[in-house]
Amino acid sequence: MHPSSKRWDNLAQEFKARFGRPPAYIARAPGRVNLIGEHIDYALFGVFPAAIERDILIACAPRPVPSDPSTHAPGSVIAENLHGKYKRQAFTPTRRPTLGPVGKEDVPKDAVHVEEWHLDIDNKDELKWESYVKAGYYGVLNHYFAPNETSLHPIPVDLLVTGSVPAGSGLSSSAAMVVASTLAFLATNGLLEEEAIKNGNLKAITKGSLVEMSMENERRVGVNSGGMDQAASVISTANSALYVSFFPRLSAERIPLPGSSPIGTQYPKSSSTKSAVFVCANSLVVSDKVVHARTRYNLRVVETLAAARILAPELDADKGEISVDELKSGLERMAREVEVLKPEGAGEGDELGVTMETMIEWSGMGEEAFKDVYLSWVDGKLCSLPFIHSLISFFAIVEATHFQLYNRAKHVYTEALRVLQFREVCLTASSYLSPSEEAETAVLGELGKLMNESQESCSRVFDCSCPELDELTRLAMEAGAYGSRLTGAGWGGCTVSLVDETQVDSFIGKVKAAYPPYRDLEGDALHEVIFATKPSSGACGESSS
Ligand code: NG1
Ligand code: MG
Repeated sequence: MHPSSKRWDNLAQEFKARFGRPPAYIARAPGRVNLIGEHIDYALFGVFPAAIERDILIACAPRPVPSDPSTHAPGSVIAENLHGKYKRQAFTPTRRPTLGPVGKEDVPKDAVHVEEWHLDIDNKDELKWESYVKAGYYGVLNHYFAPNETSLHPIPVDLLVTGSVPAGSGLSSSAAMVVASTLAFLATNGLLEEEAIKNGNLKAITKGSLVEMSMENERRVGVNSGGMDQAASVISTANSALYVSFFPRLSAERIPLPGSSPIGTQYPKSSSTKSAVFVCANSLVVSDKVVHARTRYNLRVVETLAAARILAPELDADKGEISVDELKSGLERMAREVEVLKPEGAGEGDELGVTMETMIEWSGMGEEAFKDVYLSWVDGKLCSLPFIHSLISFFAIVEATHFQLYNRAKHVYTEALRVLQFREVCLTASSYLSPSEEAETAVLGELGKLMNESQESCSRVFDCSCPELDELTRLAMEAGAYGSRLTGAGWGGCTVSLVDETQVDSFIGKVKAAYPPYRDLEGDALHEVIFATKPSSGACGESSS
């Protein structure tokens, strides 16, 4: 989406019509498709997403303060959405006491009370669009404005949102909203301007800190997510995917995809003739992050981290920097070591989960210490998250009868390995200067195979697929894809398939004819649910006055 596009101009005009002045700034943040590496970002293993062309745009401007500022609450917001179903919202941050330093997760029990800016983020019964706007604002308020200081106050803001990333579809509309909102509030408060940076009292924001801030902000909506979506939305560039790793710190490497000719990267321009694209297809099962998916997602986080704890003695766990080769051989070893998590004597078709008691015993920790480390973050956030849903999530996890440590760990280590193999295939292919058609087909075949193995593991081992996603990936293979898998958290949402660029139309035609929910869709309605995409550029913003 280019700043001079029609959608951009329409948004600016509509802002002017609604608020009586042009927007000062337009923030853009794209959704993302994850090509491979599912449910491993929160275990800090590398993932392989790319930003998509579909995005969220937020036009915004400071609202003039009334002549008597003492009658005026600082930082009030009027948020509107171009989409008719999302109603106009007005909200004002309040100051409230909280425990310990703002933003700290592990606050000691005797921590002092400090003030924090607070916004009521309420996602109880349905996804509320403004919750994501508030989540972005939350971080900006608490990072840049001392709640008890009178000299520097957040200014009132009007904003207008439009989005083309389908919600609840695994393409990360949520991260796109949070990143765009974070940028919008930084910009309207003058925190992105050179002048403000030079003043010294306000901090400049790097892409890395924007990712970290957006991650923290998105957790306020209730999912203990990793950082893949926010990194992809912020750091991506057109034509390449990203290898994002989180250990020992967040880093992103641009990796050219076969057939693309990235400009300005360290990799040589490939003279390949074959070009492949990724086709996103929405299963039309909404992955409901508000209740069920959130509990399932958070349960996976607990199982994955508890399994890692139990396996830790097998690892050189203190390692700081680790090369890709070391990581690869470590993962190969862990994929074997993981067998110790299999309940003794378990055979084909047996229950592979263990009870809470066994899980705690294996961890070598006392019950209280275990719950403190692995479960307290679920209820530890009760103060800042929608109360009811944190409780549901907590009790559902505490009352789960079996924890699938073996299956979840097996998925995590094998999936992390597949990501490294996928990266390696792409890098090797980009070094071919004049590849033959056979060599190119073989590369796409290898990538497709890894995607299929990932789908198999997500479906059978990690249990984050659903019948419709299994069906849609199977149909994609029948329609000629090199590989196909679910993308995002799963349990609904989109699949991503690797398809020869010249075959896209026939591929879409075949999937439409075979997947029942698509049969009656034509034109724009069909394009809304199944579309080809190439890696697009990451978040940006433009002053518009
Ligand atoms: P989606 O479902 O696209 O929101 C979620 C997490 C990611 C990652 C994937 C699974 C959030 C915000 N994002 O993505 O961090 O863990 O699931 O790979 O919850
Ligand atoms: Mg999301």
